[in-house]
Amino acid sequence: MSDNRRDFLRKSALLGLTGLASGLIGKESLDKIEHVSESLSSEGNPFTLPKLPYAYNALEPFIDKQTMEIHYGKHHQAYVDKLNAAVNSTNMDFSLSDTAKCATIEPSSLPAIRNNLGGHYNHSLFWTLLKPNPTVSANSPSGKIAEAITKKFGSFDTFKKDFSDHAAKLFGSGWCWLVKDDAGNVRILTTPNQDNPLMQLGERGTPVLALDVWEHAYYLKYQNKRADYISNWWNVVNWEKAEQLYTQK
Ligand code: MN3
Repeated sequence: MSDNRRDFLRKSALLGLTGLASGLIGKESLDKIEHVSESLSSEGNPFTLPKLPYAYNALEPFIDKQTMEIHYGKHHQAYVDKLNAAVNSTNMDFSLSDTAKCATIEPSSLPAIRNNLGGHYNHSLFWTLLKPNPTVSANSPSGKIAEAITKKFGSFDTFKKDFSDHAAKLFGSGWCWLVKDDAGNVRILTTPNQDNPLMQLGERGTPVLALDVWEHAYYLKYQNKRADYISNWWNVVNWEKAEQLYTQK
């Protein structure tokens, strides 16, 4: 690949990262990411692992330190590394402006980009939707997202049960989401692998809540008991972040 071509792809990817990250990780973190990306650009690695916004043990006892070390430090890092490698090796003319655009690519043509961009996007969002230093008091939403959940499901408890059922029954590896449509209505949906609701594959929507149900997200602590992982995860949902995603235009 020529230097010019590589430079074009790098700039496209940097712009894409801004689009991906805006509203997901906050402006301060975004500035940091852009700064880091800038410093790495000479090495041709446009995507970087965002900083985890809390310590590895901050979600204990519900999500354990070792799981976070491996999930964030190994799995998410691997998506970033493979995404960089895939972007740097492609000669296709496209800009990674967002995951939706990425998903318009024929899945068989560039699975490395689709899978790893999805993995990077999904995990970057997931970390921000977890609340450090959980308390023993009930963790529930308030504000507009609470109203939308009650409107759709009747009560928060009914929603929790429905969402938990979807997450538990998802076959194999994937994600469970609460998404909103343009009218502000919420609904639950699941995606396989590292696909997400922004991609033009089946049902779409704007993610406001995300749950990773890959075994790597829970196996060290919960082994095969995915349902236990899900019921404990409710204690560390960052509803303030979910509200921010819900109310964002
Ligand atoms: Mn994961």
